[in-house]
Amino acid sequence: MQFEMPSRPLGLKHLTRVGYLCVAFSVLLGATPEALAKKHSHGKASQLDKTTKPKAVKSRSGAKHSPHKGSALNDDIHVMAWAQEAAPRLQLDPAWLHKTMAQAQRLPVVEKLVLPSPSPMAKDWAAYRARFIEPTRIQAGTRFWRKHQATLERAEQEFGVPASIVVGIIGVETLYGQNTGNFRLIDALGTLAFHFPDAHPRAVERQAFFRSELEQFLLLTSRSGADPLSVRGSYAGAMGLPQFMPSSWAKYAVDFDGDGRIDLFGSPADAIGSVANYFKAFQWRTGMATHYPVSLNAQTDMDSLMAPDILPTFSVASFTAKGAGLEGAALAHPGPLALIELRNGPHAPSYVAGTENFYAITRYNWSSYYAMAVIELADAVAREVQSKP
Ligand SMILES: [Ca+2]
Repeated sequence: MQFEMPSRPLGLKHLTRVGYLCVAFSVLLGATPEALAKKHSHGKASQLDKTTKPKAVKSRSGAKHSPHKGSALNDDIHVMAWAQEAAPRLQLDPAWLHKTMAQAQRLPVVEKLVLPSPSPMAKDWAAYRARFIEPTRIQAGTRFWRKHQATLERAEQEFGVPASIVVGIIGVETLYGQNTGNFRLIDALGTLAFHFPDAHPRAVERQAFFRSELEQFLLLTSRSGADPLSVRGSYAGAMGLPQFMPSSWAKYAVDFDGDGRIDLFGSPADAIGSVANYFKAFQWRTGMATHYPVSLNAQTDMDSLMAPDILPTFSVASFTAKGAGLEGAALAHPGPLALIELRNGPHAPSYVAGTENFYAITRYNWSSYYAMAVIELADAVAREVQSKP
């Protein structure tokens, strides 16, 4: 799937991940992130968000039907009213929009998947880690790195983001393109844009978010000439190797193989460049560590250190004055730090001192567990690549 690069600024406000920072800061979306991730999942549709995701259905080439059961989205009067209003506002061809929405399906399975689990599991970093830092993913990452080494180096040069972090993201998101999602985007986004479940604690806000993402998706496909009924992704509308939401695709995706198109499904180079560009946009600091070891004791002022959560707030001096012990390079760290807590089910939590680069990774998916998995997969693959040149 390829989308032309937008030749003009998109005509509606981008509700991007960062746009959701303020409002989504302490509320979760979905079942498994609720259980496993910290308090910052922003509802991006990464494949890791569910342990019980629907079984992938092999799609026949060009098949436009959804593998998931649903009913016509257009049955809802709100959808028709929206289409009438949206076509002129988005400068979309009304006939094209009508024809597209007439074939969209409301999928009950998607409505279920965005609801918090009724019986959330205890947060468990060790269990979360084991899903991503394992031989299959490390080997796939090593192959991906070697195959795309020149592109990864070029991205590092151009955007200042390490190859390892890009490799870690694409590995955690989709196992290097092996799990990019099998929901028709038009169904997933259409369902969440008009039938976001009321039972969700932030239903109104989330529905507005997905309405905007649906509009971005329609803009992307109409401008590129891509068939909106053929694009597939996660249950919450994320696409391609890096699982970009439509608004992120519009804002941060780049054509990094120089063929004049942005293709996050079929071009690993475009995916690599786009992930690196995303982090550049979210203030990745070139050369800065993501985190440091930290030692705590009975005198550590935990209330004060945990209050800002994952937002880097404390200077090295105030961090250590509050009883969070640092050593070596960490003592010379130039920026603010956060005390990151990773719970381990019934066992004692793990802690690290997170830097602004740790925080940057959580802008991709609002979870410290996610960020730590990306960092550890990145490190594991980097070690493998370096050990066997
Ligand atoms: Ca391209």
